[in-house]
Amino acid sequence: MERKDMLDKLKSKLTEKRFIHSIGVEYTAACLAMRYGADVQKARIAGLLHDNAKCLPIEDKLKKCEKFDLPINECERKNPDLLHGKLGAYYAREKYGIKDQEILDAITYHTTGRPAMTLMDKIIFVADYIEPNRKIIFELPEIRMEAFTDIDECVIHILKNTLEYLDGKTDIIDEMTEKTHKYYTELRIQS
Ligand code: DGI
Ligand code: FE
Ligand code: FE
Repeated sequence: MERKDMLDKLKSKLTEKRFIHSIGVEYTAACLAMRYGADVQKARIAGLLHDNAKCLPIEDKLKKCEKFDLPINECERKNPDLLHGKLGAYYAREKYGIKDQEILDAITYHTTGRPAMTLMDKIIFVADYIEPNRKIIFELPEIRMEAFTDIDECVIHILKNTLEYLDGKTDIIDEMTEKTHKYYTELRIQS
């Protein structure tokens, strides 16, 4: 599918705010790919499509995942919004014709990360957090600089802040977010 057709389709699925965020992630991911020597075009597609399932009503996220036999954990069942990555990757393949596994994985894991992320996973995870339209979050200027100096440190920083934020809200924390944080924190101690 050409970018123009992807844009038309995506626009029909998202609110205007979410659509603008998606374009921001597309170009931020492209910049990070340039910095770290990843495939710029793949990063753009993953960034553009990462939230394609975000605007479905919560109940529909759950229903669609069940319908397409996508695995749902306990935390996702309690907080089906977390499923938009998984479901987004499914739609990217089925509705946008994306066959590239690197792109599909980056979409799947963009909210929680995962242990041993690929460079593309990290790029989308970070771009989602730092893109220019994001409202100012705690330590965002530092995190934006880190993104271009040390992407692993940046991933840890984002995970730490997300876990602290969720803790404050006493929200349910997905085990993948915790696993990812543990993995990267231990990796830092070792090196
Ligand atoms: O979809 P976006 O808003 O662009 O960004 P995102 O996919 O990273 O989703 C952000 C939301 O996800 C934010 O409110 C924090 C939440 N989140 C991230 N990790 C976890 C989580 N929520 C829960 N309950 N558990 C997690 O582990
Ligand atoms: Fe998202
Ligand atoms: Fe996003």
